[in-house]
Formats: sequence, C-alpha cells, structure tokens
Amino acid sequence: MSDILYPEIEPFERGKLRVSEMHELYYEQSGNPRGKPVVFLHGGPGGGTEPRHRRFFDPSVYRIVLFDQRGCGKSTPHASLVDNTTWHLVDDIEKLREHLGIDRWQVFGGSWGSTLALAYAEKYRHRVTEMVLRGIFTFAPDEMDWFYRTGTRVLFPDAYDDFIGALPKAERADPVASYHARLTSGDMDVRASAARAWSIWECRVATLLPDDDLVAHCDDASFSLAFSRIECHYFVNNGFLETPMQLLEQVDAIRDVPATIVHGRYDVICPMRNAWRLHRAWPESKLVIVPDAGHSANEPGVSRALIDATNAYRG
Ligand code: STX
Repeated sequence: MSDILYPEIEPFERGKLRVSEMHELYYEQSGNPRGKPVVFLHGGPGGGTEPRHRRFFDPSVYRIVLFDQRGCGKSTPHASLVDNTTWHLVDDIEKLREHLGIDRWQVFGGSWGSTLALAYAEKYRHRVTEMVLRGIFTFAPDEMDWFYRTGTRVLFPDAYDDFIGALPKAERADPVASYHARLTSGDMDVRASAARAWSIWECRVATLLPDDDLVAHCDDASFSLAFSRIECHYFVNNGFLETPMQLLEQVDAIRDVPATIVHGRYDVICPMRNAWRLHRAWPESKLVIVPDAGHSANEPGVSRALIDATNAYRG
C-alpha cells in the first residue's frame, strides 16, 4: 500500500466552518497551498475523512481539501440527522469552496462520495474542473435492493445472517426500515448495538479479501453510530432525490467535464453495473475496471487507478 499512495502528510490548515445554526463542519487543507484545488468527498454517507485520504494526490501539485460531511467525523453535532440531506451537503460544498476562496476545483469521490459528486456537479457544473469517481453509487432502487435484500447475501450469506440476525425474526423482511427504527430508538444501547451490526455488515463485504483492520474500524462505537444512522437516514429517504434515476438522467449537464470512473470488478456493495450504466450514459468518461478488487478505495489496484487518474489531471 505505502508504495502506491503518496507519503503521509500533515495539513497546513485545519478549521471549522459553520454551515447552519446547528451544524459545524471540520475541514483541512494539505499539499501545495498555491496548488491545483481538489475536494475529497468521503463515503457512507456518514463515513468521515481519514488522514489516508490525503494520499491520493500529488502534494507538490494539489491543494487537497478534505472535510467531514454533516454529523460525522469531527463535524458536530455527531451523528445528527437534523437538516442532513443530499442537498444540504451539496450546498455545504459550495459554502466551503467560497470560504476557501477557490474558484473551481477537481471533485474526487468514492461510493457515496461519487453520488454526492454527481449531485454537486450537476447543480454547479461551472465549479468543477475534472471528476474522479470510484465505486459508483447512484441510489437507483435496484442498487439498494441488491445490497440489503437480494444480491450481496448470495455471496456473503454468513455475514448477511449476522446482519439480519441482530433483528427480531418478524422484522427481517425490510431490514433497512427495521434498522432505521433501532438506530433512531430512544434507548442508546439499542442504537449502539444496531449501529455496530449495520456497519460491520458493510465492512465485511467491502474488500475482495477480508480486511480485519477495516472491520475493526467499523466496529468502533463512535464511527459506527454516525455511519449507520446517517446512511440509514439517507437510505429510507431514497437519497432525497427528486426522481429515482435523477443522477443518471441529468448526466448530460456534466458530459463535457473530464472524468475518470474507477470500479472494482468484484464490488458487491456497489456492483459494476452501476459504473457501466453511468459510463453508457456518459460515453466521454474514461472507465477503468479493476479486475482484482472489491468496493474499498484501499485495495492496490483501485488505489493505483485513482492515483493514475489524479496524476493525469495534474495539468
Ligand atoms: N455506502 C458505501 C460507502 O459509501 C453505500 C462506503 N463508504 N465507506 C465504506 O462504504 C466502507 C467503510 C464500507 C469502506
């Protein structure tokens, strides 16, 4: 891994940006302060950023902006679902861009980060220089059904039994709705155990080969609470989209943006079909299929392809 990603770096600035009466976002900048701006959109929603996310970009060239979306990572209040929708996050990206005095920037996002990147670019096309998207997730109804009910379980029946086994038998037909009730329960112990089971399901299936460190990360009480509550809140609300296929239908608005799509062939959270559909709707995009990878950004083939993409856009 360490020979694939750029070296570890420390931010030259860390800050907090108030985006509503309630919400304050953590952000940081690293790399070259006078460099080419890029904004990193993390996954989940609710996954937060990590120091490793700085390392997909040449630090001598890029001014690297990371931020934690509403309610997760170091943003506050932690795990809050109030005023937490796709469109709040899209407008937060604009607030952060203006706050930092950046005119246009590259948008880099994986998984839910790819969803948010599409939503942002389709609304603010003129602010985007290039896009690097990984593990495509567009919130189409069959994507949700695949992961929580019909698809992933075929390959990971052991992990799926643990996931639905945390629910009473009568509540297993619609696990997302049942988890939603538990994750918003007034009983904090009910919330916490549902949060862990929800998060561990996703992390166990995120890589081609098991990754114990990732599973341990998802088992963390603070991480899992924000990740599960925010994801589930977005999922029961269908991503707050106006129509189920909105992000694909509106792709014409961004077809002239230089874009690279990276997808692991054996991604079972967001199957390759998602990337294929996006690429078919956006034939100008470059699609890189990584033959030996799952969903995570941290498997070698995916990390390599992402760095190749950001290097190609260095200018
Ligand atoms: N959610 C997938 C997602 O956006 C649909 C995501 N972000 N991080 C992850 O998944 C892992 C923690 C499972 C790698």
